Amino acid sequence: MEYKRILSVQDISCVGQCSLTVALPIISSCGVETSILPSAVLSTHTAPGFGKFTFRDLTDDLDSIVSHWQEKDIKFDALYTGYLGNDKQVDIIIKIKETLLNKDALFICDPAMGDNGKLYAGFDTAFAKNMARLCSKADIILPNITEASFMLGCEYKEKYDVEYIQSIAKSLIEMGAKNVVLTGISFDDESTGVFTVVNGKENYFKHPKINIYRHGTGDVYSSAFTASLMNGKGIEDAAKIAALFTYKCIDISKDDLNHWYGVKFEQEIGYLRELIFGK
Ligand code: PXL
Repeated sequence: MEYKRILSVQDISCVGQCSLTVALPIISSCGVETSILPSAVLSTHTAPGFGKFTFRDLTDDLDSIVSHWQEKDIKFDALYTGYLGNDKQVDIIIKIKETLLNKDALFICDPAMGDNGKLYAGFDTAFAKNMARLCSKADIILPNITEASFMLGCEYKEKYDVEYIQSIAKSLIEMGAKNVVLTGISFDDESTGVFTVVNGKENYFKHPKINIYRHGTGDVYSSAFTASLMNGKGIEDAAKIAALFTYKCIDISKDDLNHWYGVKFEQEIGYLRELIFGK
């Protein structure tokens, strides 16, 4: 297999198992060189539970880091973005996409900004519109329904039917995203899954639902998806592998109430490698 290098742009939440502290170990351990560009440094993630977190916005550093890479002609085989510090970072990422990617490199955009019908602390609807602008330039986007509905400015529904999901996916494609992976799509209480639109073709992969909420699972999902894709899997296969891996990570963490802030993905990296490379 050819050696690949990707760039992931997300925050560093020093404690909390999300964003870069999830992406870096998951993608690297699947054999892909993972360069990082931290959008911000936080003491913890922003979910209630950790209380008052520190937040250092790194926007001012991003331009000079990118200029250095441009000067040295450093290029990447994919760009994978997640949680961003603010609106201005969207334009920096567009510049990265236009100047630092090899030919045929993919731009994978997880518009990590909300869940359960709400935006995360610090984000507003203007930010969601900027994130929509970024997603419109992506080869693959991985929103949940909350993120999709904020980007589209459409109604968020907790209970829905397949027509609602199809219309959201269609609007995301009309917005400009080439392929869509909608995560956390649940048509009944017992199951959940991912709804994909790949080159115009719809597919739904369903698996049992574990009825607990854990932070960072979207990042675990998108990182496993990116790792699978970079190892030659197609989008539908990568979406399925990432779902199986994320399910397992939640399953092994669900009974440990001291681990309320995330999932113990480290212990299942062997399983992810098996899903990608076989036994
Ligand atoms: O998992 C998404 C995420 C990433 N980064 C930070 C967060 C969150 C979710 O709340 O707070 C800082």
